Amino acid sequence: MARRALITGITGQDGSYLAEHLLEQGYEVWGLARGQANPRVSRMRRLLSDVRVVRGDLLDQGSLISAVERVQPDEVYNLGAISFVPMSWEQAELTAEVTGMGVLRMLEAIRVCSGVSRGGSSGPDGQIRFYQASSSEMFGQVSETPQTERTAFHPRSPYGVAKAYGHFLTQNYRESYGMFAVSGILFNHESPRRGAEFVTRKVSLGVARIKLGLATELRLGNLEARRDWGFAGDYVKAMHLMLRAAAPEDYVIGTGRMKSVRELVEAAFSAVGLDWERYVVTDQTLHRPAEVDLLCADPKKARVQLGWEPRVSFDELVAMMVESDLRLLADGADPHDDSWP
Ligand code: NAP
Ligand code: F7E
Repeated sequence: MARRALITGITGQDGSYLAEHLLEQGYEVWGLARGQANPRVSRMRRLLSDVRVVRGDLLDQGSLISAVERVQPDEVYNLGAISFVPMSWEQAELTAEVTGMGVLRMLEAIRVCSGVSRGGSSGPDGQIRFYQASSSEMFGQVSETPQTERTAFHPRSPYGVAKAYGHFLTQNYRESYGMFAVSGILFNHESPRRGAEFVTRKVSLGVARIKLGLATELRLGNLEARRDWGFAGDYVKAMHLMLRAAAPEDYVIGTGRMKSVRELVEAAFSAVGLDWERYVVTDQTLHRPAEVDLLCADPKKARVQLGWEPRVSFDELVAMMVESDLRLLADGADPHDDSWP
């Protein structure tokens, strides 16, 4: 019988790539979707017609219990979150509820539905395996570079704090109940399906608009911040490998290479033969109350234990996103919700 996966955050970037990957692996894939008329569900269905939808919300414990009871999953991937860092200052309490407490509600739904009691559960094969989408934002003001599974956390936003809560809670349910519960500490990963508010997509869309004569400038915040950017399609494979591993462990997932926002901008403009300095305007209002200056992964544990390696390079990623946005805008599509390449 096919393995069954339940994915929260199915309408997001990672949900779509993970669903594609699991369908290719022969899984029956269910996505948890919220709201009664969520337009992002229609977008997801257009791309992924084989995904089954179950209604539920990370804010609603009962709905998660019902979803787990209905789907009877072998694996649960908790990707649902408020994931845009600046929004976490504007709506800190909501971020704590969805991104932090949502993890507790999902773990409780699994615990209750599988009858797991303190001191250990019935055995590895009867268990629902749980993946938590932890983030490099937990490292925040970094104490060492590169960051490993053992690097201390110093989150710099309500988002990072909420993720740290979810991370420790996942560890705690593993230790308290013997659950197969793991966290992937993923560094920034991007794609043509990335939300338009994140810097890589903002840049690829901005470059495409300028190239097509639809805009004359691109306003950005801190150009000096450095990130370890990889391709989302590579990273979802690591999530799956973590849940199929022999033992439940946490892993850092990234490329091990760091680039600044300035380098990102240079690469994206030069991909269409333009000089970025003629178009980019820096805007103080786009700076954050507390910045994460740099993040760089040491993904050695994932390479050695899971055999995972990223395939797409930074330059290939930037070119892929710019080309995709040029096509999207040339077709007259609305990059916010019309279609997903
Ligand atoms: P994303 O595109 O922003 O997707 C977020 C998803 O969460 C959407 O499907 C959204 O559904 C869902 N969601 C929001 N509020 C919810 C609620 N109350 N109940 C249920 N679902 C809710 O994020 P992503 O880039 O795919 O990232 C996936 C996960 O990995 C997130 O947890 C993110 O924090 C984490 N992460 C991402 C990165 C990265 O670089 N991409 C790195 C590390 C960790 P709606 O469509 O209904 O809003
Ligand atoms: O910012 C700088 C900004 O919003 C990256 C999420 O997926 O990855 C993501 O979080 C950097 C920051 O991603 C603009 O100050 C400059 O230093 O693309 P971002 P993020 O905050 O790193 C982590 C791992 C997650 O877990 C999150 O969910 O770029 N930056 N100018 C800008 N950023 C934005 N958004 N817009 C600008 O105009």
